[in-house]
Amino acid sequence: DEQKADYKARIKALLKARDAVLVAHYYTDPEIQALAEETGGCVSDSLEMARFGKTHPAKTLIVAGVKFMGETAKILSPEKTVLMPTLEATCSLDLGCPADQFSAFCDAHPDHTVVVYANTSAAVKARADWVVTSSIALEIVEHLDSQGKKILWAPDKHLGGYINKQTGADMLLWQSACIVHDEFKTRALMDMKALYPDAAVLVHPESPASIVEMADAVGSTSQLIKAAQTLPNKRLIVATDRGIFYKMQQLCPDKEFVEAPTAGEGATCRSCAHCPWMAMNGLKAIYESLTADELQPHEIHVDPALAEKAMVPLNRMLDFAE
Ligand code: CIZ
Ligand code: SF4
Repeated sequence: DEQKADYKARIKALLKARDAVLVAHYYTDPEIQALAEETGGCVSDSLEMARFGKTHPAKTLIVAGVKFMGETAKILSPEKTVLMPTLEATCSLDLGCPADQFSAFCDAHPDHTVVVYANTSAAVKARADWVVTSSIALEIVEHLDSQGKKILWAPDKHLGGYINKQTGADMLLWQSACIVHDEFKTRALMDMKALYPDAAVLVHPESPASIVEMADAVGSTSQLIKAAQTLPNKRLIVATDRGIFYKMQQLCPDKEFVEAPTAGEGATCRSCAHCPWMAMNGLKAIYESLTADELQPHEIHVDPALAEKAMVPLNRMLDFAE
């Protein structure tokens, strides 16, 4: 409507005036992803967001996603100003892995190589040997396993369990979960498959093992988008955040995408197939981040000593991914 068009026009002007670029995650709302595309920014998974932010010449990055993505951008580009639509957008995996408890876990297992998911705080990353995103986790663990390393994995238990099963590596798992993916329900998915026997099932491995077992394709957001394009099925049942439908529908206009079921009938679910923190990245919030002042802070700061430590395992991942 009119107000949205007004915000978009203002944001576009401010992006230019401030030499800023908008980087949006696949889980943000469709209009945010569209705006990032229209303004020469990027829409992607957290690995590509990190790479784009690091290499793009803009002075300022607006990161539409959750806090760890803004922190990662700042760690990799300390000279850039990193703004977020809201500093309140966190992640249940980040919250579920406090740095002090994690550090004690590492201290108790000094013979293990520490591999942490990107969905963690800068302090947790600073303690890690490797940072991984879901699109590269499997390859990196395979690499470490082939060197005979024992692995301490944090924080997502489902992704860790999936990788453990695939690689047979010696892994100790931290026990946190994503509140969005953890909600997908096996029985209801069986019913949905019976209803749509022609459909393929796409699953992000942050989902429970029983859901992963029903998948035709398992992978990170970018890998699932690829699977949507290559699988012959016209109908796809998708177990990840529905924000991803924007890109899937754009690339496969003649296919139908169905949300995998979350809670049973009548049940309530606070995060049904859409991350409540990703949802905080609205047009108004983006506009406000570009007009922020001391009273309404939007800038990401990471303690420089911590950032210097966290940069090492992050760059190790980016170098490995090359
Ligand atoms: O669930 C997330 O936050 C994901 C999949 C992030 C990413 O893009 O790796
Ligand atoms: Fe975290 Fe899950 Fe939200 Fe991703 S979708 S940011 S893993 S809570």
